[in-house]
Amino acid sequence: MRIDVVSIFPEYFEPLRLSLLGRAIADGTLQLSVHDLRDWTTDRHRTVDDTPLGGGAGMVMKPDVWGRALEDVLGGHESTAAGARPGRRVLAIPTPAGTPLTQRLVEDLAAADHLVIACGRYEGIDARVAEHFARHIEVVEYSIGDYVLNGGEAAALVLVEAVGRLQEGVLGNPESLAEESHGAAGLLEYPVYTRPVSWQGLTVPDVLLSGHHARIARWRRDRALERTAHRRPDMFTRLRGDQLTWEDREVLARLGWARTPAGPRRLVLREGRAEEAAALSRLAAETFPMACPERMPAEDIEAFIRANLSPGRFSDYLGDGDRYLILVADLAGDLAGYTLSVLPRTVDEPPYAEDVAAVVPIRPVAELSKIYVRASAHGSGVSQALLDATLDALARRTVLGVPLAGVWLGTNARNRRARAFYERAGFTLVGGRRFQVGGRVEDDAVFLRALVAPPS
Ligand code: JA5
Repeated sequence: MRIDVVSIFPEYFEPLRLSLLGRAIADGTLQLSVHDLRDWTTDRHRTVDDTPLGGGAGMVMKPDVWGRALEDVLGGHESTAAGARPGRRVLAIPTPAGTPLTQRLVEDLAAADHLVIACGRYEGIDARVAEHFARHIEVVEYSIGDYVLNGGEAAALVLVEAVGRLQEGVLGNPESLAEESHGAAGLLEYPVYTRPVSWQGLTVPDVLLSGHHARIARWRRDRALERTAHRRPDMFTRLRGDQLTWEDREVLARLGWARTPAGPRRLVLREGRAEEAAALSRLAAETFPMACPERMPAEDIEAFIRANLSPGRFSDYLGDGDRYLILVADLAGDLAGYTLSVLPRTVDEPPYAEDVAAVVPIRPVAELSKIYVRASAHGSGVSQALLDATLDALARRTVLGVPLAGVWLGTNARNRRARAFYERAGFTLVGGRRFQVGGRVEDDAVFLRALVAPPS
């Protein structure tokens, strides 16, 4: 690839002759020429600027000088090998008003045969220069970020380095291209470490010394997701669904990002509010039937909803914070799921059902009575994040000063998906119980999980 740079400060580009790029220039892999714009002036003072028409501060670069310079530089060298197709020529002009320079644009420009970079100074180059050359060749006005520079030179250095390192034979190890930030993964890079293992009281994460490749890969992926969520939330909106595994989705949901069929949405896990009784009742009525056995009569389901999941009942739950804990998954302002936990009023209050008390020996113990997530949010990591947040909140709760020792729940014995979900969250099957919905008696599996209060 051939690159020509035109500037009133050609010395600015000397650092490009260092390191990997310097070697590529020296051995001809990259043909770099830097030109002084003033070589195309015709007056005694070598003038390149004039006052802005229409008024205003500063000076504007003259189109005639730039026209002659670019005409020469673009046409002066054959950008075509003898007998070959005409090369692809691109005129790149750095300007804070340009399109953002991304790795995608860099990759595109790196495929050109001849790149000419025109560096402005003062208030910029007369707009007709870009307009005129766009009649003949590709013109890209680009920006390297939302900040102000005194001229285009620094942005030209950036472009030469970004494009140059993609030329074949410039990089020592082309494999490192695939893994880096802004590569195909669409995520920022994970943090990296080397020896010494302990430095300034900081130690390298154990997992990196474990030799366990799958765990190392998972750890790195989690850190990349975490960094991207915190530093570049905008990048998530551009991530495609097929770039995320189920594990990724769970990690992201915990970081406050849920992947929905409609795209990524902010996820907030918080306590339900008094004014949300009606919305919670609607959500409950929508989600409860999904958790019921298939053969259960619709009348029984409706009766249960009327008795236990009405707006009035939710008002009761929300108004009695000593007895009930309602956590909601707030997905960009919409309720996507909730948990209802029942807390004991005294330290030794047993679970209300005798068959449960028999297999749940620890006290004080809470019941995770409901965890429902709207079907459209299934697979987005919301359920996992909601359960995590609930277990976290319960672990912080005390009953008359005594931390909760555990939480139990009953789930339909034949719902294998639910059982696997609870087992993954640290619950253990401890027994069974009978559960009445309307006129029917259902078999429930009883699960128990210990809670550990976090250090205060
Ligand atoms: C200033 C005459 O993207 C940051 C940039 C700032 C800046 C650029 S690119 N070009 C110029 C310039 O000033 O040409």
